Amino acid sequence: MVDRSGWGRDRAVPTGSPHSPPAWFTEQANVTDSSVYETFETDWPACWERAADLLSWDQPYDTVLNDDEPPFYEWFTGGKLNAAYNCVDRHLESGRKNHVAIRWEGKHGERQTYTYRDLYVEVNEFAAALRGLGVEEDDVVTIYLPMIPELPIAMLACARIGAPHSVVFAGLSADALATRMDAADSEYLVTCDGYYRRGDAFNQKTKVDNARLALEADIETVVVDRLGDDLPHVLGENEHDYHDLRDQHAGETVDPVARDAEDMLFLMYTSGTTGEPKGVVHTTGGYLSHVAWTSHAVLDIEPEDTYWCAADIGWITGHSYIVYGPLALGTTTVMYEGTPDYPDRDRLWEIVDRNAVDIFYTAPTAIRAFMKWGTEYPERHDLSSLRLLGTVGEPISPRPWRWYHEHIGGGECPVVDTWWQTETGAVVISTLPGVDEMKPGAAGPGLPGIEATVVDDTGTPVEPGETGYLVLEQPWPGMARTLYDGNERYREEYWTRFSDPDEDVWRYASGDAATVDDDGYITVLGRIDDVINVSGRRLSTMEIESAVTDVTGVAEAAVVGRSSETGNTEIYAYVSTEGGYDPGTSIREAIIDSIDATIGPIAKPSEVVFTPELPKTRSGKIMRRLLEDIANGAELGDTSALRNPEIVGEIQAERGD
Ligand code: 6R9
Repeated sequence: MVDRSGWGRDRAVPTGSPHSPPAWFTEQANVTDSSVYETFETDWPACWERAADLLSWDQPYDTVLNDDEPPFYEWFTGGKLNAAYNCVDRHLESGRKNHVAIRWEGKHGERQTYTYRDLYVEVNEFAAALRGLGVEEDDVVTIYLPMIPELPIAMLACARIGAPHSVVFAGLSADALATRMDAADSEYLVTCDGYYRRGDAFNQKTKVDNARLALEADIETVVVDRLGDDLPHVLGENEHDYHDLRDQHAGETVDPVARDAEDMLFLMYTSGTTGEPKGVVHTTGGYLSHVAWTSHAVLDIEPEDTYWCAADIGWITGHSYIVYGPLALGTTTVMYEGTPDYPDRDRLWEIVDRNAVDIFYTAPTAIRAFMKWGTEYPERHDLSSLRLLGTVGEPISPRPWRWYHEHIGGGECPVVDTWWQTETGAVVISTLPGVDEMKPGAAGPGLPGIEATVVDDTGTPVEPGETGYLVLEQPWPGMARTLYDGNERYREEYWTRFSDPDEDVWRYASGDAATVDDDGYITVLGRIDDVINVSGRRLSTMEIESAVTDVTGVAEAAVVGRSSETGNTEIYAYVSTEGGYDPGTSIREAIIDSIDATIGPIAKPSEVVFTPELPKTRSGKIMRRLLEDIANGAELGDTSALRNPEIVGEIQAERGD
C-alpha cells in the first residue's frame, strides 16, 4: 500500500531549458503540423485510423474502437490482417525487394544483411518448418534466443502462421524459462546451443535442458547452432537443428494467415523482479497500427533510413522498435549482438559511422555509461549521419540528456524521451520531434490521441509541479488487452485504483509517479515504489538522483531508503563516477551540496557509497530493491536476475560488510 502523506509538497525535478527542434529537422519530418493534437482531440478515436492506414488490411475493419466492456477494449474490430505480411511481403510487392530489411552486426565483427526478399525466403521457410513440427494457429511458441537474425525471423514466422510468440530474454534462467512456458501452455521452443558473451562462449542449451526437465509437456525444440565447434552439442528427443529443418523446407512458401485484428500477436512476460511474471497479451491490429504510427511520428522513420534501436528484442522495446515498427514501415533496421564496450567502448559509434545510421534509440542507462567513459569514444567516429536520437526505459535527467544531445547528436539532433511500458505496447508520452519543443528531463505531453494525466490519491489532477500518479484516461490501440493469466488480474492490476465503474470512469494506472508542468509536459519520476518517505515527506529517488548526477564527475546514482535504529528512514546513495574521477572527499561534498541546493537538507544522504557500477537487471534497470537490502543489512534475495552480480560483493566490501 502506498503511503500518501506528503503528496503535493514535493518539488518537481527541475527540467533543463527548452530546445526547439531545428528548422532543418522540421522541414523534413514526417509529422510537422501542430494541429495534429487538436485533430485527435476533436475526432477521437476516429483519428487513430491514420495509424491503421499505415498498414495493409486483408479485410477492412468496421469499428475503430469498441468500448462496450471496459476495461476490455477492442480496436479495429472486423478487420483482418497479417503482421508478417505487413512487415515483409508488401515491401516486395511495392518494388522494394532489394532494399535492406535487417543489418546484423555480430559479436565478432560478423555482418549479415537481409534484403526484404531474403527475409521473405527465411520467414517462409521457417514458417513451413514450424507447421511441419505441428504448430497450429493460436499455439504459443516460446523463443529463447539472443540477438541473432533467427530471432526476428522466428517471430515473423510465428506471426505468418498465426501462432503467438512468447520471447523470453536469452539471459533469463532455466527456471524463468520453465515458468513462462508453463504459464503460457507453450509446447514449442526455438532456442540455440549458446551465444557469445564478451569473448566467451556461453552455454544456453544446458539451461534449456534444465527447463525442459522441469516441464511436464513434451517440448518440440528447435536449436540454432550459433557456436559451432566452440561448443559442440548433441540433439536429443524432440530436438531439431534449425538450419537442417529450414533446409528441409527450402523454397517453400506459406500463405500468411489473415488474423482478426483482435487475435493475439504475442505474449510478453514483464521483467518484474517480484511476484509471478505477468503475461501481457498484445493483439495484431491495434498493436501493429500503434507501433507503425509511433515509428513514423515519433521516431520519424522513413523507408530510406538506416535506423538503429540498440535494445534487446527480448524486451518490449526490441519487439516494437527493432522488429515490428521499423519493418512495417519498410526501413532498414540494425540489430547488434553484444555489448557497447566490447571489443572497445566505441563499438556503437563505429557501427553508426560505418552504416551511416540516421536514427539512434537507446536507454538512459547506456547514455550514462557513455558519459562515464568519456567523449573520446564518440569522437573517434563520424556521427554526422544521425538525424534523431531517442531514449526509453527510465527517466533521463537533464545532464545525461544534454550530454547525449551534444556529444552524440552534435548539438543538432532532436532527442525524443519516449515514455511507455510493456503494457502500453508502444510510445504514449513523448514530444513529436517535428512539432514540439524539447525539455531535457521531461518526456513530453501525451501523444495526439493519448490523454496522460497526473492525479492525486482521489483521482483529482494535481497542480503543475506537484507529484502524483501517472494515469492514462483513454484507451489506445497498442494497449495490452489482458493478462494471459486472466482478465481479473488484468483489471485488478491496472484498472481498479483510479477507475470508477459506477460513473463509467476508466483510467489506466501506470504504476509510475510523475509531475506535470504548465505546458502539460510530464516528468516521470519512476515507479511508485521508488519513492522514499523521509520524516513524513515523500521524496522521489529520481529527484535526489538527479541532484547527484548533476555533479561533475558523477556518472550514475541510485538512492534508496534505509531504516535507522530509531526507525526513521535515512537516505542512502550509491554513486559511480566517470572514468578518471577520483571519488574523493571533494566529490562527496559536492554531492551533498547539490542535494542541499536543489531539494534541501531533508534529502541529505546519511551515507554515500562509491561503486564501480550499479547493479542492474538484464534490461538495464537499476535494481533498487537489492540496493535497499544491502543498505538495510537485510538478507539478499535472488540476484540471478542481475546482469552484473559480481558488483554486489564489491559494494559490500566498500561498505565494510
Ligand atoms: C518500454 C519499457 C516500463 C517502465 C515504466 C517507467 C520506465 C520507460 C521511460 C520510463 C521515464 C521514460 N520508463 N520509459 N521512465 N522516462 N522515457 O521500458 O517498458 O520494461 O515495461 O518498463 O519503465 O517506470 O513504467 P518496461
